[in-house]
Amino acid sequence: SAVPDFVSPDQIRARFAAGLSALYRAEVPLYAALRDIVAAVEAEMAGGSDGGAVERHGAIRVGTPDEMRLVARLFAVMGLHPVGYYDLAPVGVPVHSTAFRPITAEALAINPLRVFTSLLRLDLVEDPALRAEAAAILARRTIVAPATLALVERAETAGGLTPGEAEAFIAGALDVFRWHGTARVDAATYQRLLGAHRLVADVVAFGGPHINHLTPHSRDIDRVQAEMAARGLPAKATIEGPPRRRVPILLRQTSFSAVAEAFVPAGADPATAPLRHTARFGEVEQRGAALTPAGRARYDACLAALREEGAAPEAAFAAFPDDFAALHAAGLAYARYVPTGRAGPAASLAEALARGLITAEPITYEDFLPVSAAGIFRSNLAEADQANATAVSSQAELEAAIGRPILDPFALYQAIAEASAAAALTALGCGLA
Ligand code: OOG
Ligand code: NI
Repeated sequence: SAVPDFVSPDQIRARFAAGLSALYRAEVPLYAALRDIVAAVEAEMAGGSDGGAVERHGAIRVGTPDEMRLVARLFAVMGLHPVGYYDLAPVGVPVHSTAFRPITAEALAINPLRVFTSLLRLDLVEDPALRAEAAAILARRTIVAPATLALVERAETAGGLTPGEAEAFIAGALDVFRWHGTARVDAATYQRLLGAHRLVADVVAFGGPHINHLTPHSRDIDRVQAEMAARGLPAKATIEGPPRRRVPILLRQTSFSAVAEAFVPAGADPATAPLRHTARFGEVEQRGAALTPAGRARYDACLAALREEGAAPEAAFAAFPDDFAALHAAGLAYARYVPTGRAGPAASLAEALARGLITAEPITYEDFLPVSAAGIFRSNLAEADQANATAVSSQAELEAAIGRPILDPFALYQAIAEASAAAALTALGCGLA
């Protein structure tokens, strides 16, 4: 019997990502301006590719565990898997999150889009009446249309989608993340939800989990930041993450402040002026080397020095080697091991590295940073967020909602490092030590 001609999940994601970018540029014209800046900076750089500004990530927020499960199933069809657990409650944002992302180098190369996905924690809303009201409102909405859900089920049971099915699925998936210009709640309810937390209004008041930002990658985020200011975009005051370094590490991010978008509250007299909701923005990221748990601990310590002691960024990070060989030798960064082409005897990886038979190259960090994420949330949501350090974080709860385990980012980098070491040693004829 003929094997069905399925479209690969990576191809589905690539087409979904292109559609999402076009949709968001149309919905938030300032994002289109940011994307143009990123593309211009990229084109001006030495060795500039004409790849333009490809989105590396976006973000959505869902309201219930059932919605989390639904988007997880939708993302699985496009080759996105939950990686990393981010608890934002201790930093004042009532959500916990994961990133649905491609997990292999091949998949990332075909299309790098990942979606930072946050589940609202209504348990952190203090007023019990408002909490119950919000839960009831969420219980009455359907974020994935029945025809789209049928295609998700088809992909799950058949093992893939035909070209025609894939096209319909992509259109249906894009509909899930559109902006709804009409709220599902009246103006008074909107104001009450806003009073609890801007994020509560953002998640509960509308018809679905509208995409709240998209994020192209830049090889020079400082230039993009300067260019945003020069062109009058309302840029965030500071870049999140580590300072500029010779060897980039982890992730640096900046954004422009959320725009105020008109919407009509439920039951509103169309003659009255619309309300405005301020939640959606544009972001830029620059990625560097993935750090080991030891490297990450050192990063967190540098960040704490920066925040608590008010040190200048470069001073706070002075204790962090800014040389990849040193980072690797100190066990702070993961490495991909690549044969140099030189032959010679070596009994171990360390010896092959010392003799220059194998080189260690950075592995790009593909995940997120909770402190940075909180900074991004905060600059686009509200001024005064109440920290909730006592809230119990629960990866198990988020996994139960998703319906599968969340993958550990460190384990993924470790596996890449180990596989490359084995391949490099085999290529040298060393075998595994
Ligand atoms: C997600 C914020 C986190 C990032 O880049 O760290 C994030 C959100 O605002 O929903 O996207
Ligand atoms: Ni982001």
